[in-house]
Amino acid sequence: HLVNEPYRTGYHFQPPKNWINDPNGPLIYKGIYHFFYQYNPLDAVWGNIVWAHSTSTDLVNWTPHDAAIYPSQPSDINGCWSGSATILPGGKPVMLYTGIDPQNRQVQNLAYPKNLSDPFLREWTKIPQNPLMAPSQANQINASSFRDPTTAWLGPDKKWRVIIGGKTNQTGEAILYRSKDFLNWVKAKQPLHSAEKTGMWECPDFFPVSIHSQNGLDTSKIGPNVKHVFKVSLDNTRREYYTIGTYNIDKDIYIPDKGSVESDSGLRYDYGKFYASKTFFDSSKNRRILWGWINESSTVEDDIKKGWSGLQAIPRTLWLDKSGKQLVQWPVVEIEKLREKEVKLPSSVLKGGSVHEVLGVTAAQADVEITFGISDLKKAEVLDPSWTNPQLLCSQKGASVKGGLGPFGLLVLASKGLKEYTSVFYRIFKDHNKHVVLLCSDQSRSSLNKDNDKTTYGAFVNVDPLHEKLSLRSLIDHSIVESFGGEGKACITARVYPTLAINGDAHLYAFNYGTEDVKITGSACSLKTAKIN
Ligand code: DQQ
Repeated sequence: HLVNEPYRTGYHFQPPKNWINDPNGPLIYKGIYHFFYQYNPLDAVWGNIVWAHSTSTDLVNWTPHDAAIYPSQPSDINGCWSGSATILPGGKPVMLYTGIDPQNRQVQNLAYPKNLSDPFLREWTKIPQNPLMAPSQANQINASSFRDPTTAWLGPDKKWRVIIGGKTNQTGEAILYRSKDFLNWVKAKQPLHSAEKTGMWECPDFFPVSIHSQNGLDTSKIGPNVKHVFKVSLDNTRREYYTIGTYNIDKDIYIPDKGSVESDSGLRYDYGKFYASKTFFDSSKNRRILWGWINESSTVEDDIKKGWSGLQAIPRTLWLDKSGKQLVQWPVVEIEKLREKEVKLPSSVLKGGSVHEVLGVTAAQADVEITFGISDLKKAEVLDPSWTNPQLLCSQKGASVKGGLGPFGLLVLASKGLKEYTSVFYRIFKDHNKHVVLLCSDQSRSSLNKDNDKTTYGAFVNVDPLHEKLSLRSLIDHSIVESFGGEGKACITARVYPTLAINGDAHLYAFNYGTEDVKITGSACSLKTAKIN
């Protein structure tokens, strides 16, 4: 790493320079993973959007190709915005994506690979019939709120279905279209799903998950052993929410399970930075993989100075938790290929009020996993009934606020002497006869530079600390920290820009600022630099 580029990452997906945002059209074809993304070829800020393209055989190392989809037809002359891949029968991939037309209307277009014998699918052809879906008076679609087609799925009636994000007044909508031939699309009378007061629904995603296994499913799969997941990115708050529910194929509507909502108390893939995400079914390994865009927490001026903005999160495998009430996510196993120099933490007691340095790893580029053992929960602080917002609770009780059980966890990207550090930690509360586990990512001390957004993030983790393992895994990569609590039940991603804790000057610590001791076991690995673009 160049000393003057301390924030570039070693194993997260990014191009050599400029702006990136949403993941687009991920797919696997002939054993090669394809990843496309919203890209500005000219600048480190959003604009001039094309679909940049890279391929990989392992989801870790990536080879860049020329832009796959760029403005070239009236129906996308003002921009090629987000969209998704569908694998047609016979294994042929096609892309549906949003184009911005000469009147700046959002319309949906189709592109297909020019040459299916090229495993890299380097050239994409747009069909002359574009746009296939457009807003009009008759269909009552708002021309500035009609974008981001999903992967299409095939119903038992042999008709394809796709949803497109939309909004009517402040009601967010998943606008449903059907087609027999993938060319002629007819808008359904009812959206697949909608919710009042949620605003524009960007980048919807809709897919089945297996009730009994962690295996992923083809997007068209339906049946008794399947639940459905609906995810949406809310333009208003820049947050994503997902619900778990039932797809009623007869009525062609999705019904979230009771209590499952797209707002404040709803479930999120990630309780930190993570937006415009999209899954795809990896048929080679029978898993569903989630990609998500992580934007910067620095100022636009600093982004322009460093010449780039935006990363992709490490792709995550996701599946339905055995409770059936939430998803579980875990970094794809391939990332473990980058591990070297594993340092085992000898099982030990982390005394209340102590900090323990983890030595022997490159702390700026590491994969750490620690399990915490709690023998006595009596000292857990009593949860006030008003403490329902985990992010607020984490900001009020940052890493330096002593508790009974916790805060305990990791200080990452920390400078010697702790002038800078990002703390990722747990607190355990008592709530009548059960325990409530809070995971926090506190960026408030992450950098001496005052210009960055240092918002603290938080999530409740559905783990019973008395009977289940309580673990924390963090992927640390120079300016990003992705943390997985409760073995993937709650994830928090943060961007940080240390001025001292960079490269070889970064340190890693385990800490316990609670009054009660906790046992720790685990290991930390240095991660090699991946070959990315
Ligand atoms: N980004 C794209 C849109 C999408 C938004 C434009 C979400 O298609 O709605 O770059 O970040």
